Amino acid sequence: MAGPIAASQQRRLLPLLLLLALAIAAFQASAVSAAGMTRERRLQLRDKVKEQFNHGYDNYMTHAFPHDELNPVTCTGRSRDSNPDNWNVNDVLGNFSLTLIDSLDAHAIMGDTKRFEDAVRLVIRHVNFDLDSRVQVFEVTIRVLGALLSAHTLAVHPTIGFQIPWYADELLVLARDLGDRLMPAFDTPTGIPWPRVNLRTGVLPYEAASTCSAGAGTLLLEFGVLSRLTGDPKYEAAAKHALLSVWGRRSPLDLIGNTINVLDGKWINELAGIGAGIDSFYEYLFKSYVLFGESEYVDAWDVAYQGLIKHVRDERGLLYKTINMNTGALATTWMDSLAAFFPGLQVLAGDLKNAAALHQLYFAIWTRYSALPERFDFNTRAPTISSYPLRPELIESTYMLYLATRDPWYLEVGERFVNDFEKMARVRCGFASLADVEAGTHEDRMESFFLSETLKYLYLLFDEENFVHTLHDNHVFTTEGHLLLLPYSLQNHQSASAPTSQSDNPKSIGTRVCPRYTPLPSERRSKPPNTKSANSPPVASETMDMIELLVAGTRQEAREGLQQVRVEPAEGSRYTPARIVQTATGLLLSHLAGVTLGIADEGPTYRVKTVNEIVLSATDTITVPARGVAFLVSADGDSAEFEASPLIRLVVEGLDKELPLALATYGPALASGERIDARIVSPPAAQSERSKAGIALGCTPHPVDVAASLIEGNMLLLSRGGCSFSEKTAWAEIAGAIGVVIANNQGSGIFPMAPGENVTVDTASIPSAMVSAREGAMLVQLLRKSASGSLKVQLLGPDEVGDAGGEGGVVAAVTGEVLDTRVQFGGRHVSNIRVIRSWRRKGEGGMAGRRDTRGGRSLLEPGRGFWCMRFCCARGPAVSCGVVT
Ligand code: DMJ
Repeated sequence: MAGPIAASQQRRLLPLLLLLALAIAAFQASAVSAAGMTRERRLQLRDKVKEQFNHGYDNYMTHAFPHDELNPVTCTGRSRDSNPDNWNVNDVLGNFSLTLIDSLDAHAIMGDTKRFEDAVRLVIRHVNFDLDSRVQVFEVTIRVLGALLSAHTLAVHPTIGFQIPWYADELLVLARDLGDRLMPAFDTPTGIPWPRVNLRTGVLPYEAASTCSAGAGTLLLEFGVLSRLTGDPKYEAAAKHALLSVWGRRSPLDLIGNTINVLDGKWINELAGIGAGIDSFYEYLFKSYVLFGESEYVDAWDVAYQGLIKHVRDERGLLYKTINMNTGALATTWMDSLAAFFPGLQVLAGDLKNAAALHQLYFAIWTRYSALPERFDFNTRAPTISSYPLRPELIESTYMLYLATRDPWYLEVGERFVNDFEKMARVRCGFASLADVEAGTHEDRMESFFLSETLKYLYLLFDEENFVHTLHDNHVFTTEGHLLLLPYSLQNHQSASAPTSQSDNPKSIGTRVCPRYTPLPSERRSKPPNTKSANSPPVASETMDMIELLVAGTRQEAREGLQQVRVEPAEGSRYTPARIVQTATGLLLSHLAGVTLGIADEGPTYRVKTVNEIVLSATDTITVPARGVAFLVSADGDSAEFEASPLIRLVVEGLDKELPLALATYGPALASGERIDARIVSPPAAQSERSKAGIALGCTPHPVDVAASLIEGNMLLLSRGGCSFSEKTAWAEIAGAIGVVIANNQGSGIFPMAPGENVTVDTASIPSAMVSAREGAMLVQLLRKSASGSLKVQLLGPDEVGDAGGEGGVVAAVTGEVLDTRVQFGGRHVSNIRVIRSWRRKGEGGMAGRRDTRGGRSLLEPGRGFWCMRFCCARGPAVSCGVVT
């Protein structure tokens, strides 16, 4: 397949060759294994990984095939289900024997010719994509299309050793068929693809128009190879346009956001970073250059990487933050486990120092849990999402770092992974995802990427002699770990951006040298280089100290000398523990009930220095809405109680009585005497998405046209059921609603709704309140009769704000948005608690003024509010919040 490369052609491949040469030289330089691990031990570990792979794969074949996945605890198969909102499963499982396909090239990489050939045969016999399955374009591309193309190139390759004599391009035919079924997704005005298609019928009429950047930008390697193998340029053209269309919408900080509208190209979620929803966009920007050799990708990468280092990497040079793409304001305090792939990409791009530091940070978290929690909060130094679905990212980075440095430390790290998988995840019929890394509990699921990616990289780490390490063809691993080969003959020689000679363009591929990457701040401080032993990580000791601080923290120190005050909710109170959000100015708390404040005596005033586990900086303030400070701190300062807020009311045109509503425990409060004039509407919904009373559940994104014509600026009547209350509110908010009334679907009562289980921060900026089932049904009847399809309503705040009075507590006088309120403790002012009337945009009155629906996002008080959006690519419950500026 690969011909000899001419000298002029070699020049164009120089950067890649340089990188590969580095790695290959490192491997070939020594016939003996690296110091720190004997060759024998390394090979034992390699074989152990293969045994682990076979344990997973054989159990899949025995208990699950032809289903998509294996349930390793119950030894059964898993397929998609009929719930269209079960994205976590149905985005990925298309009824096409996913695990069989996704594992194809892993057999070859593990040197198993027979298994490879058997699996190829089985795919050819069983797989057919004419399926009534609505799947995510991104997932199917990376897991299925990528695997088919990879296996095809291996099956036809004349020298690598996996050529199948009887094979007649059947996998390529299947890949092309799949590509054709995905192509309708690109039919948008922006070229940014719809996130989901039905494999049989194409894009569904009510498909959500929002896609994450990773979903849109992680298609080019597979679609490009499909084009080059079939000779039909349309696949590559579509995927390239999608990638560049997203990149073209970058912010002035050269950052891309998280979620974008495929129809108008406007950002829906402006969170920038390297984690869920964005991760592999950057990966494909760089790897498209590596595979196809076209300089426009690497030119874009250079700009993108500068943007990340300048704005996303923090001043310590360790954390890669989540920030607003336009302002750079810190948006969240967590790091996603998905972002652990980034050091691997940094290695490929030549930035080893930054790669080693970030890898070490992730590994420090791994060592705490023997796994990597899906989301770790570096402020609380604890997981905020505790599951671990056996993801590959950290293992992939470990492999890349070893490839580049050959530092035996990374083999030690790999050994830890092998042992931890054995200890934490191995079950009778495979390897089970961890439901909770702290509790060590299992989820009955083995995702296909555990075999196709996680164990593949782990195997490669220990298999220095693997054919991959001496490949002559241009190659990359896709984001799903599939090996894609592209011989020079299939590269695009006519690339518009390709230089004609090295001297034509100083930035041309031929003369391009790896940029000098911004060093870690610790290096700048001329710290003597770390003297490492065979068993210590290759990062400066100062960086290690910072990692220690970030992951383990100095909680104890921060607490010393502080008076710990637990603010208890009053008995029978409807308040769950407070939701806490990091904002640019400190913390925003939904209320003070349920938190523990660490209070320091600073002479004339007191100052809060810790909130639960969160350590505040000297300038941080705590912002609490008025409802949330209706509490009494006793004068002796060691106890506090919280009062339940009264009910709010709804006045409806045509009804002669006010309906009592229970305000949710999340979202903004209504101040006493506050009145919101609005119209309430009931959105249309398919039967499966309605309650018995005919009210929409509101658990999925509202179609753009419905949002524009009916929802925007109005209140929404929804029914309880189908998903969490906060999810309904999030979708309503994104569609432009200014409030949500949720009808109970059982009994006669109402209660204050709590957010979904996994929501650890309060993300709602519009109020939600519950109405009884009977009164909800009454409302929907009235709405049906109304000619306009809407009803005039008034939402009335509670009669009185709870007033602490007395010696301690709250003394409030309204002056515009911020209440001139002093929270007192032990008779003295607490200097850094600020009370606001409610969360709203500055300078706008009334609840309607709390929203600016342009772009589908809510704008709250600048610098202090937040908004949210569910990530489309982060499987699992993921809500992202950002600071509004
Ligand atoms: C895989 O499907 C791919 O690695 C993707 O890029 C991200 N998520 C999973 C593994 O975590």
